[in-house]
Amino acid sequence: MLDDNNPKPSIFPRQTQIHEHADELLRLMEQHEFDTKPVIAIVEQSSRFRVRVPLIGAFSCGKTTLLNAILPEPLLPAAVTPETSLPVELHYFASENLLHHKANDTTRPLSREALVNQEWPEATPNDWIEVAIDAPTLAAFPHLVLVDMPGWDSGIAQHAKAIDQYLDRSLAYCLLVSVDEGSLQETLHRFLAELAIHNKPYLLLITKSDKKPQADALAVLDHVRDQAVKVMGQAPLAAIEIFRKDTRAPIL
Ligand SMILES: Nc1nc2c(ncn2[C@@H]2O[C@H](COP(=O)(O)OP(=O)(O)O)[C@@H](O)[C@H]2O)c(=O)[nH]1
Ligand SMILES: [Mg+2]
Repeated sequence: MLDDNNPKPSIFPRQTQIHEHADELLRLMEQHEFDTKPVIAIVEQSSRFRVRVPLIGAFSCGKTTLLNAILPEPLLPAAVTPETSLPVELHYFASENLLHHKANDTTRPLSREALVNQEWPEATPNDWIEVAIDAPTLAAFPHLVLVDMPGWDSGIAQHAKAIDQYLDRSLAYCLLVSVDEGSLQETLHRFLAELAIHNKPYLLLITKSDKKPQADALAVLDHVRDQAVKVMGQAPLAAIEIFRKDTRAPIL
C-alpha cells in the first residue's frame, strides 16, 4: 500500500500517525464494506507531502553555489543568463531522478550532463526542473524541497512566479543578498513587501562574505536585517553570513 521508495515519515506527527494506522484502517473499512477511496487518497497525499523553501536573490548572488555545496558533487546548473534558467526543485529521494516538468503536465527525464548544461530545448517559462537525489545532507530532511529560483534581475516576471507558483506550497522563503550588493535592492524590497502581506516567514543569508573583512560582512548583515524587518514587520527566522569554503578560512 505505502510506497517504499518514499522517504519514511519522521518529522511530522500527523503524517507518521497516518502511515502507522493506514493499513489497519483500510483492512477494517474493507471488512465492513466502506468506500476506501477517500482514505487511500489521503494516504497517498500524505506520503508525497513536502514543503518548499524557495531561494530568492539577484542573479549571481550565490544561490546555485550554495545548493551545490550541500550535494556530494555539483549538479545544479550555473545559469549564464537569468532568462534561460528555470526553477530547480531539489529534494531527497532514495534513487536519483532528474526530470524536466513541462507546464502541460508532461515530464522528460534528464541526464546529469543535460542538467549541468541546462539542455532543456523548447522549455516554456512555467516549466520546472526536479532534482531528486540520494544526498546524505538532504536525507536528514526528507520533506524539504529547496528551490533554486531563476535570477531576480528580470524583475516582475520572476517576482510573480515566486509568488504565484510557490506561495501556497512554501514553508518559508530564503533570501540571499551578497556582500557586494550591501543592501536590499529595489526588486527584493518589493518582493518582501508582498511576503509581508501574506505573513510568510523568511530566512536571510548574506553570501560571499569572504569578499569583505568579517566585521564589514556582519555590518551588511545587520543593515539588511534592519531593512527586512522594516518591510516585513517581523524578524527573519535566522540571519547568517556565509561564504564558499575555499574562499575564507572559517573564523572560530
Ligand atoms: N567569492 C565568492 N564567490 C562566490 C560565492 N558563492 C558564489 N560565488 C560566485 O558567484 C558567482 C555566481 O554564483 P551562482 O551560485 O551561480 O549565483 P546564482 O545566480 O545566485 O545562482 C559564481 O562565479 C560563483 O563562483 C562565495 O561564497 N564567495
Ligand atoms: Mg543560479
